Parts: sequence; C-alpha cells; structure tokens
Amino acid sequence: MTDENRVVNHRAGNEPLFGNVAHFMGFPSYEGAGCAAEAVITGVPFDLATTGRPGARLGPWAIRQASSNLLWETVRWPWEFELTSKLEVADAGDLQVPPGDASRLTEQLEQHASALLSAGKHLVTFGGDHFITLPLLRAHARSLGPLALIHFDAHTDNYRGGLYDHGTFLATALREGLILPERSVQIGIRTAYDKLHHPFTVLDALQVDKTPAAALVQTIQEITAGQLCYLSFDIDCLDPAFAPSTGTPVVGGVSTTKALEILRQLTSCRLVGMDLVEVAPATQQVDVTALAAATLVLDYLYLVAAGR
Ligand SMILES: [Mn+2]
Repeated sequence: MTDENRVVNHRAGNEPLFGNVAHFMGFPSYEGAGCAAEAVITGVPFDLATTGRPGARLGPWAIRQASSNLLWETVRWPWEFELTSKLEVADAGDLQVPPGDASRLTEQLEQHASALLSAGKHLVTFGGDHFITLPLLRAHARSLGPLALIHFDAHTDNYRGGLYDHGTFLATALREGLILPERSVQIGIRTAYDKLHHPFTVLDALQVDKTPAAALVQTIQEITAGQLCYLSFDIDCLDPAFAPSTGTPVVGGVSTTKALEILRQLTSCRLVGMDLVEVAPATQQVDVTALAAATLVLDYLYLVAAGR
C-alpha cells in the first residue's frame, strides 16, 4: 500500500467490500473475556415490544450489511486517525433471542451485558426495538451506578403502559433508579409529552433545527458534566427523509448531517456505552436507513477512540 492510498484501503489485499459481511465493519469476532477488544458490538434481533411497524429484529443484520459501504476509508472523514489505531473493536454477533419470550430475552440481554461489563468492555448494541435499552441500562447501572442518559429520539419513551413496550422503557428505568433525570437530555423530540412534569431536559426537533450544533453540544455537556453517560440513539430521531425504515416514523426530524455533527462533538462526555435501535429494514426500499445507522455507530466509535 502506498502512502497516497493509506487513508482509503481498509481491507488488506483484494477482498471485495461486499464479501463476507458477517461482522460490523469487518471487525473480528468477540472470543470471550480474554479477547483484547475494548469495545464489543452485539446485535439484539428483538422487536416484540414495538407498537408500530415491526421489523427491527432485522436491524442488526441490516446495519452490518450497510457497514460494507463504510469499509473503504481507513481514516474516516472528518476524523484524522485510523479507528483501530486507538480502539480495538470486536463483534459478538447476535444475542440468541428466544422466540416469543420477552421476559427471557430481558434476562439474557442483561446477563450478556453484565458479563461484558465485568470484563471491562465498552458495549455498543444494535436493536432491535427500543425496549432493549432497559436491560442494557440495568446492566450498566448495576456495574457503574445511575447514569446520565443522552437520548436521541422522536419520542420521549417515558409513557405509561405495560413493561414490554418500546415506549415505556424510560419510565421503567426512571422508577428503577437506573438514570439520573436531572443529568439526562433528550434530543430531537417531536411528539406529545407532559411538559410540566417531564423529568428530562428536552432539546426538541425545532430547537435542534434552529440551533447550531456547537451550542446544542454545549447544553448537552453542561447537563451531563462529570457524570458517566449512556447514549441511546433511536434512528427515528432522524427525519424519515433520512431514515424511513423504522417502526414509528415522525416527520420534521433531525438531518443525518446535524445528528453526526452533534455526535462528533460530544468529546468531553464520559461515554460508557451506546445503542442504536429501531432500524426496521423490512420496510425499506434501499438501505439508506441502515447506512445512516452504520455511519452513526462508526462515528460513535471514533468519538470513543478520540478520547483515548
Ligand atoms: Mn422513537
């Protein structure tokens, strides 16, 4: 490889970008606690808690497939280093989800996450619907104490209702003391919520549209300052123009450009984990949604690496 093409040939040799897309970005398999990787990806193909269109169980598959579009940059724009020079990442594949058993899935995902956290790993998880964030928050809070939440979404997910509902997971997390509401922030909201009693700071979709990313980032950093932060990204935070393939799309959302601009600047947040949920590829004509998701995750990994 010559110096000129050092930044654009991710894969050694002549392997085609679209060949053997078993893992996100072609990262190696996670081989258990002895594995040197610092960040570990897991797919959770579960969508029994969705209230709108189903299909998020195929999200992990679609995000991994779409990541093949991102393989050719060794040094991803606009970052100025090679991700794997600072952060070793492995892909643990998909969690085995028992068909029709939301209760067992919840236990299995929490156990899986707890085992990774005990091994000192940084978790990045692909949904699945947004319910999967609840067992992930349980595992993180058990390991690290109550967390600040940076939550990108069209919906507050703080609704009243049953346990296995992707729109109630945050109310449950709050009741269980997993997150610190006064240190948490929701970004891109554009659906009804009780403003008088809402426990979180909201940067709604109109504010996100009108405010420069740097100012939004400053607000996020002030709210979460000093706290360990978990980042949950519901792909429906993005406008359906950018991410149509999702269970409960809402127009008037955030652009991919703005979301990436915000994400890349969260450098002073003490991030401990991330999930990317609600990619439902069965509804998609092309892979634009999964590509947005794959790109957001890759930029998140760069963000973590930049702090090393
Ligand atoms: Mn949502």
